[in-house]
Amino acid sequence: MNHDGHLDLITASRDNQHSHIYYNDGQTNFTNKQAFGNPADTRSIAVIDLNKDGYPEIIKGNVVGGNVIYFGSKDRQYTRTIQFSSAKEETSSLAVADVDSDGDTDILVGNFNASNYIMLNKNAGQSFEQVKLSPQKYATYDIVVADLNKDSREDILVGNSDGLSFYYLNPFPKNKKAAENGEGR
Ligand SMILES: [Ca+2]
Ligand SMILES: [Ca+2]
Ligand SMILES: [Ca+2]
Ligand SMILES: [Ca+2]
Repeated sequence: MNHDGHLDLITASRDNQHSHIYYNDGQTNFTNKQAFGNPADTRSIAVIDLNKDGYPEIIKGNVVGGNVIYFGSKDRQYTRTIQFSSAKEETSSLAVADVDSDGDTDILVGNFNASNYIMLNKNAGQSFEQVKLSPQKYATYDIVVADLNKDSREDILVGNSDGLSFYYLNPFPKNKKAAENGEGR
């Protein structure tokens, strides 16, 4: 997170507490910690540079109050934010992958009692478009990506409580040219 070559830790804290970045001193001591954002009931964290400025964003999946993107910057204050879900949505899990193969990393959201969806990243984090995986609502505990059928497009798996779990083969065309040829659907 601070570009010193040592991987840092970020924790998701529940029960209206701050989540923290723990900075690795290079010998896996994590005594230097930094709270970021507002206290929340957070179940999941994802880290990725959504706008390609070299500073990773932190995405919080919250059970209460909506999910938030905290934009990275040189000073690591995380003051620029976007809330991208309704306050009532109970998010249990996040994943990141470029599912529509446009070069921008997208956000996958696993929910309890709300539809699971993809937030398509448009023009390097300028805006996002929600695409539901299914109109159904499940008790989803985990959402992950893997290329199940080896077509070089990430597929999506959801693990649900009290019901079936599902996988979704990638519905997006591989690239513009493939779409024009009607391939990859
Ligand atoms: Ca570091
Ligand atoms: Ca960034
Ligand atoms: Ca994308
Ligand atoms: Ca695939």
